[in-house]
Amino acid sequence: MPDQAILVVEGDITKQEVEAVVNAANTSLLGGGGVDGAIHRAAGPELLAECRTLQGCATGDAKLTRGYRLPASWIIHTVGPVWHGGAQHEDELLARCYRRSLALATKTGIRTLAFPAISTGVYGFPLERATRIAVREVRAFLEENYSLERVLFVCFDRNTRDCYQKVLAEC
Ligand code: AR6
Repeated sequence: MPDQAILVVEGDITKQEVEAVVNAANTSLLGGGGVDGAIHRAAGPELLAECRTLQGCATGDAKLTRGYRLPASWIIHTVGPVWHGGAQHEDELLARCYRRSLALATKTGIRTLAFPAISTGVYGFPLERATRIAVREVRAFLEENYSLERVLFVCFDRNTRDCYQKVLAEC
């Protein structure tokens, strides 16, 4: 069996000692609030300069930049769906964010990766529903891809951490 781990951490994703962090961005990739703002502040202005060259990112897709002043060498920018009640492909689009980010990570040779709770802040996706999708997609991907050694779910508050721990313990 490969040695792989899924861990739940309460804290700030910009401080994580991993090879790549995932950013919950918007389609412009030019920064914003929440985790996106924190990542841009911590990485420094070179990040925005590289993002300007990428011509945005579609919802459900992911793009790679360097990590600049972050401990992480890489940032995977993904764009989660805005929650509109659940009938506008929100579940599938969120699942795609995780799959595309994981695929980009393995293609780049990244072995340790940290995700925030994509779409559950400003974009309003219900937390438990989003958590189930995140856990399901990461587990399924790790079963097929042995190069990823460690995936962190970085939770910014206790409520989010409790939700991830509950969902991971259930299934
Ligand atoms: N580390 C880890 N998690 C964080 C951090 C941090 N430093 N800061 C916030 N979170 P959000 P979204 C959590 O709103 O819902 C931006 O303006 C936060 O508590 O950052 O995907 C973008 O530019 C929540 O649990 O992302 C987009 O316009 C989670 O990260 C839009 O927000 C996601 O919340 C994207 O909205």
